[in-house]
Amino acid sequence: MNNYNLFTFVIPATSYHISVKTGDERSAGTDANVFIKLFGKDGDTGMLPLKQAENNKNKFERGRTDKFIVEAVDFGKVCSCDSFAQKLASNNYFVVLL
Ligand SMILES: [Ca+2]
Repeated sequence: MNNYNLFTFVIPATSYHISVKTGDERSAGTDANVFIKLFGKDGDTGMLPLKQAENNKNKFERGRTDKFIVEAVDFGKVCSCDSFAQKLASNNYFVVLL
């Protein structure tokens, strides 16, 4: 008989439905990798990649709204968010988070 106690911690996760509107200005779109970070009263999600849009194959194009579902730790009500686009040459991604 061993004296090890194995604990499994289950951190509750949830799905966040995210809509990202790309600005309708010249050169507003991007093909860069875009990440989002959501902040709640109990913490944040860390950087989450927005990989596959539900409604558009070519995401983050000028004037379009892309919808994503991302899984992350449940930290309560979302208070704010930040987005990050990996820098590409001559790229001025302009985004409005909905
Ligand atoms: Ca694109």
